[in-house]
Amino acid sequence: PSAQSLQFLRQIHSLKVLKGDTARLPASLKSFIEENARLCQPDNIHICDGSQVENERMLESLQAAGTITQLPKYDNCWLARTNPADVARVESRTFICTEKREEAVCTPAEGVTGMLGNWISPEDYKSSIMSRFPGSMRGRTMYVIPFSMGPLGSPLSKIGVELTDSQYVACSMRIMTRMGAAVMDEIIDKDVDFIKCLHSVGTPESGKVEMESWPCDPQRTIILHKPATNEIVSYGSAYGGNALLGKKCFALRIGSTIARREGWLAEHMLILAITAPDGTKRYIAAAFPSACGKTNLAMLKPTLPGFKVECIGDDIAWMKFDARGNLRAINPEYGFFGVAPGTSEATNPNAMATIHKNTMFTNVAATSDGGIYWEGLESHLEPDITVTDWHGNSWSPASTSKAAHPNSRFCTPIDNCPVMDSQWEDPEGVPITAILFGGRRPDGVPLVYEAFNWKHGVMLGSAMRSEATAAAEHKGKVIMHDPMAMRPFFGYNFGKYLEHWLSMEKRCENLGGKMPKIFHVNWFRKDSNGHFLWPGFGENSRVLDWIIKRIEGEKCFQKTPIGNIPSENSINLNGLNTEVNMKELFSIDRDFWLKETEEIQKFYNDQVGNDLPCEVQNQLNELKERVENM
Ligand code: GTP
Ligand code: SPV
Ligand code: MN
Repeated sequence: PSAQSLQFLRQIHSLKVLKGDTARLPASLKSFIEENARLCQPDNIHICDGSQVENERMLESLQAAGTITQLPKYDNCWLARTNPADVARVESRTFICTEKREEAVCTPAEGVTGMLGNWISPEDYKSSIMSRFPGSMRGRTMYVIPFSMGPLGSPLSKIGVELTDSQYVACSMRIMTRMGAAVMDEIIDKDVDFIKCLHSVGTPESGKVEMESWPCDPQRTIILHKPATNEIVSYGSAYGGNALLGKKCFALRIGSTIARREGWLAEHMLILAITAPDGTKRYIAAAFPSACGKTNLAMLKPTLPGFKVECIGDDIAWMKFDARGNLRAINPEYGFFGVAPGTSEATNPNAMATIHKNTMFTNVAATSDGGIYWEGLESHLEPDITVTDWHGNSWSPASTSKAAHPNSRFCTPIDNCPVMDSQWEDPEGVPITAILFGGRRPDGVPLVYEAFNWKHGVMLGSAMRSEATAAAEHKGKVIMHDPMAMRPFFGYNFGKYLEHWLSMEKRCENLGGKMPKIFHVNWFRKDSNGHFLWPGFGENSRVLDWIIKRIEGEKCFQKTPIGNIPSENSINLNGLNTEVNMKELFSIDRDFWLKETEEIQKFYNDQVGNDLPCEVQNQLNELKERVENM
């Protein structure tokens, strides 16, 4: 029957399978491919094996199409320039499809627009697909990409198959995930359930493609998720978070719904290992919103002597209790899709050492000697070198526009990174002893404080706020709520998500384990002149050092109404070569915190409503009371 159904497929669209043996595929995968080929009508189907030869062919063809150019200064590095309308995630066009609205999103207060995700009905889900996908791959090849999120064979890993008509996406998926023949073998041998991912860059309704080298359909872009059937459908964009479906769509949105069902956590978190001078190694996870410092902290080069930081992941953590109640985390990814601007030898030398081979850059600027450039690399720029900006126009430091798009990115294999932890691919995951929350808070929020307990920590995660960044379509620098750094990535009702977080404590207790401690950090507090109060980057090791001391139970803290902050002189400032106003950095202002608690309450009332667990409201009440009594 397999050969016959393939024959059938060939007949309807005179399709050629360029590569791959479809006869071996299990029925579920075959029908997934066939149905979507019938819908999208590609000229060819190519089943990716993930080989180097295959990758080289795709890069050659992307080069021939003008989508990418080679960066001869480095080894197998490429620059893609996108359509300027396709540069970031499109949160307003991202939907979760469930039978009932309240399964996917909270019910906001009357007259309030919900900001914790968008719901779409099954009917509209269907019609959104039917108004975009028929024939959307005409003239193109459909690539079939089998990929694993997490080490192949790990009990924590999950498999997906992405169908896409973009070679840029196929090449990027090869960097970002474990992709190809070994995963296909696993699907065939074990007939595993896979997450169904369909992606097309599409064609504008007018039929007119704006930029031949970067086909997309920004007007009709839509990103759909159906947790009940583990389906993801993405149309109109080739940008990372919209198109590399293993990342935010699978590992976070679909992932969080699976995690809830199976009793674990799928989070927007980095994972790092820190080894203290006495040789003890600890693992820490941290949730910061997009473009708020995960990649930097994950690869941090400590300025504190004797410390070593190693990286496990920079964006996503899947965490599950083992039989003894240790919270074990894996990084489901295989590469870094990192923010380029701001990355330099001074801020993130380990990222700089990572990105000079086998790397796909997107929307960065190029130098006349075949290299890359972006804001933050000013001191690296040699005098006789000229720069071409991300639009392809000539640029100079005197220009008023930016050389690189603020959300320009590098996409680079994880094993390029010189500071990966030896356990980073451990199928059991690494044991997490602390969870950090943090955002960009120019005012009022101290450098670091510790939650009194798990419930308090869940509340402060839910109350996280941060300046808007360029990673999505938001304009300006407004302070937005970004609970758990997950606002754009929840796969189900945020109130239920908080309930799930709260339930972790009981789960851990039943297994006889110990919960990780929760902290809030803020590298971004500013003085009245608008200057950062804290030097950040490698100096953040001083904060990690204090956090470790707290994990060990050292009494190096003082209680404040908002949480425990470092007692005087307990942050090691030895060798710090800038003057830091520690008093201002840690000041806690009653009026500020009264306003903050009001704002959190308003957020709960407006956005979460009846879905808010009462433990979380109780925690806020207690915080309010403590602040009022200040
Ligand atoms: P996503 O990949 O979007 O999820 O972001 P991310 O959280 O990994 O952000 P990343 O580490 O790439 O940081 C984004 C920006 O924040 C970069 O421009 C960094 O230079 C800047 N940044 C990171 N850490 C610090 C810090 O400690 N202090 C200051 N001032 N800026 C920082
Ligand atoms: C983010 O925006 O949080 C990212 C980049 O990590 S993307 O993969 O595009 O979502
Ligand atoms: Mn991210």
